[in-house]
Amino acid sequence: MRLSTSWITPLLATAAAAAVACGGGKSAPTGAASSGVTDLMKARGLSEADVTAALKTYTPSGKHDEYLVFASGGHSGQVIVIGVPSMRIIKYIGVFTPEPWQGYGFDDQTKAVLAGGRRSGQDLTWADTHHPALSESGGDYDGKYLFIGDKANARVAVIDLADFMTKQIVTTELIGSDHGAAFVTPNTEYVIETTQYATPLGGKYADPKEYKDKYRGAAVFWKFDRTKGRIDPAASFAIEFPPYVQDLADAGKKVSDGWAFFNSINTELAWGGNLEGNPPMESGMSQNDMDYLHVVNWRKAEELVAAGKFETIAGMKVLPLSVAAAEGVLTFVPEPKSPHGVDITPDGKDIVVGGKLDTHGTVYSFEKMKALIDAKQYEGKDPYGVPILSFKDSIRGQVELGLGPLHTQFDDKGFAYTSLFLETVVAKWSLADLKVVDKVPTHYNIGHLVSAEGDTVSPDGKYLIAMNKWALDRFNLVGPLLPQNFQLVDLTTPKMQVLYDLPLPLGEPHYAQMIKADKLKPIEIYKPGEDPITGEHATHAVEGGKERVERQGDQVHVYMSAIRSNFKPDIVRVKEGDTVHWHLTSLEQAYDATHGFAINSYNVNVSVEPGKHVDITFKADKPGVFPMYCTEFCSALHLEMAGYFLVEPR
Ligand code: CUK
Ligand code: CUA
Repeated sequence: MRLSTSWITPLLATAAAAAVACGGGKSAPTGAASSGVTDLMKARGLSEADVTAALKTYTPSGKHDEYLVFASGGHSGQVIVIGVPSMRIIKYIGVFTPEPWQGYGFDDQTKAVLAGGRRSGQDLTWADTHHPALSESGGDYDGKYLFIGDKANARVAVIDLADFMTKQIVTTELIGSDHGAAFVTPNTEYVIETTQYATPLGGKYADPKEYKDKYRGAAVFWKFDRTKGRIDPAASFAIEFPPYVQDLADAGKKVSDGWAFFNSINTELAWGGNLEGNPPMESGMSQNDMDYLHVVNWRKAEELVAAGKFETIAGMKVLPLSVAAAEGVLTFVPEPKSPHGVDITPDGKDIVVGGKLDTHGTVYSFEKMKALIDAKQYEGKDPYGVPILSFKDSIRGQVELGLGPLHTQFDDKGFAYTSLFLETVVAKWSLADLKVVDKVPTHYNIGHLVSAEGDTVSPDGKYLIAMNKWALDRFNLVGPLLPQNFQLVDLTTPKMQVLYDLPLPLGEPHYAQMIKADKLKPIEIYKPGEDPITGEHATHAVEGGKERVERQGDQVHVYMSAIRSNFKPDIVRVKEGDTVHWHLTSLEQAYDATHGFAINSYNVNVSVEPGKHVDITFKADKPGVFPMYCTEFCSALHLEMAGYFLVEPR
């Protein structure tokens, strides 16, 4: 391999000049530095492209990233926060499942958050998180909230980006699974959650032989109350859909604000039964050449619901399919074979749909569809009475992309980027003339992709992450279950270039969103005695000097403080059978001075960041001596930050 370092000399010269300018004094001659680089490149077998990629991503200690990515944590039910361009994992956020380090799901406050996601009274200890959605103002990420959907259990969570904590989980028994979740309208008026697998609405029973008549999909519009920072289920509503197996969703923006778009993959109304004389589901659902893009006027739906045109099912206001079809809320447009992704262009004018079994991306024109809808110019109706628009009169065109197009993101220069699962590439194409201009291979089998602010009215371009399902030969061998591979791609060069591979061993991440880091303004500490879920001063907050243990019959209230390096009280005596109400406040106000608190054998484990207050309730049903201690290495005397919980036998 021939190594030339002439290309790197200008870079090093710039660095040397900068060092001098910074008062660095003497700098090594450029030649010496570059020969050192040559030696390193030789020793590590690195090419010029490798070193360029390293220079574009390497982020020195103490330097921050330009973007933050919020990625789904898949089955873990968490969210992963990643810095770009360094690709450093910065945080996991516990969402649908307990997360021990954060004490999430261990104190009364966060147990109550998780309980919001129970279905039929059942605790759920996993999730299938797919799509995170940042809150938007005017169609742009505002850095305030994050939402994410759980496909398996039809749940949506609200995360406050002030402290990166999950504050609420909502679910409705109206539906049994989701996929088009979470997607937000341009001012976060609503968080959209759409069914994937059709079921009888409200959790009723019906044999799948009655699929056509008894099974239904629905789009739930969860009302987000920004002043409270919570979803308001009472102000939310749903629209009933035919059982076409709705897939992804996206909300219109700018010219298409007030509208939303949903894919579907089963106009065949297949329901499986491959041991009952039916075709298997996957071929049953792939017979027709066209499925239906659902075009929804959600503002109209909102008006109709406000006017009382709804039925209540499982506590949710539902606009019936017949009303949605008759009142122009729901209109169909054919879309080619087994569509998956639906993405609105930054100007809100076009809707891009990728058909998994089609080689095209189809670009629908909102203006054309709106004109047809306004003129009531339909090609016919489906069996449920929903009007259908002409395919050819609704599209602006199709772009020949390649094999297995899925999802599309955008940049600031008029280009779109579509993931091609089967071809395992990202295709870059021009929105103006619908022509592919570049492709970059990914490793391997890309699902979603995310570009910087790529879903907003003003995308940044710059970086893209290919979220690959397979990793094969990319990393050291770790047995049959491999990590997934997030590949950072440079969008600033004429040819797209892969810069970095990040193995993600917390699968399966589906989607992510990338936000400019300076839009986020998280707090550093909690106010003294703050309950992080309510944001208020906790009822049982403990002040320094007022620590105590109070007994009321067999109810024992422990008011405990934590500060470097002790818990007060450090001896707590109760009697077997008592119910213990532990109130723990961190008296710290120093950034990053976090304590943990654990009691052996009682599954007590919480995290108290500075100022935070938590409550823990449990029955002291095991007599004995139980060490309790701080689980964060908080200070030189961390090991001494301990005590005894004594349960005297009855
Ligand atoms: S996704 Cu959920 S199946 Cu393409 Cu948005 Cu992975
Ligand atoms: Cu507090 Cu260790």
